[in-house]
Amino acid sequence: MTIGSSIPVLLIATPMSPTQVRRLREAYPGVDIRTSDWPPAEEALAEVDAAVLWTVKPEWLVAAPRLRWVHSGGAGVEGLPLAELAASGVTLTNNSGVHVPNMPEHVLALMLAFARRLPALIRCQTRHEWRDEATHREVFDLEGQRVLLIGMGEIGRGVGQRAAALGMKVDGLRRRDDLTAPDYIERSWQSAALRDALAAADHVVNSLPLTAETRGIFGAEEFAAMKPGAFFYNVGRGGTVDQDAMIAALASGHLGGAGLDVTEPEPLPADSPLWDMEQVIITSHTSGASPHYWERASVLIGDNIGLWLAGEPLRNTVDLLAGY
Ligand code: OXD
Repeated sequence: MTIGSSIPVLLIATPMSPTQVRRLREAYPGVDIRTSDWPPAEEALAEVDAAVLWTVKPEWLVAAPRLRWVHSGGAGVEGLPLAELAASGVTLTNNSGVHVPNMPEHVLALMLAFARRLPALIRCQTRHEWRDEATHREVFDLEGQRVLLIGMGEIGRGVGQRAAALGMKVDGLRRRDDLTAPDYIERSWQSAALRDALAAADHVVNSLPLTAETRGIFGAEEFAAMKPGAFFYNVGRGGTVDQDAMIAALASGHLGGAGLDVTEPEPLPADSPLWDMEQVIITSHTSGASPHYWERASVLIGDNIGLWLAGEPLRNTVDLLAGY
């Protein structure tokens, strides 16, 4: 990566705390680290070589002729203009990995809520109604059940590790053969075997990014392939799921329940049938929230500033063609 002859300028336009920014400045005195509110004014981009941003408007690439590196404030990058970034020679990195432990903990919370029938109990509590007999009949143990991870990045692996600690059997579906599976993975399925993998699982956890390849990957046939009564969780992107097909699978009772942090569109329209389904938990795209998010992100960004200055490959570089 070439940095112009003057001192490189890095603009941070995401909510990093003054302490986190100060630590970066102290660690890298050779970089002019500036901050701005979101969204940054176009004038603030004129001199920047690198920027930490939630997204990039295509016109910013014109306003920032020196821009060579963008670090995205999130992990999913489907909303960024990837082709334009590639054409402008901008390297994109993301916050992948920063969502652990919170996102795996969120998925476990959903699973435990279904197993202990918390949604039904909370509904009864709001009505001051004791619910013992039905709950005794309906609860189940997670121990011994099988979870399938669709998406074996940091989030999927974090779920797997925690599920294994609860005594669950963990399977993973992998898109790439070159990654070694962690030792808690009992069965590692190839993508082509998706439906067989689905048929074996009691819980299916989708943490896939949204790309041309993953859009609508869960359709009617995939839901039909799942075990009757199995649970589906989505903490990736709503667009990876054919939502009507999922609603039909829930309405018929084939799917036992769904824990949905993400939907398509967002916010979920008030008239979506999903809101009123008793076997659905909707968490409004909050699984990524953590009070330590920017602390973890600022460490990653600091490492990358060092690599950037040294002209070395950056951590979490996004493949702009593949989209993740
Ligand atoms: C992300 C998210 O992409 O939280 O970071 O959805």
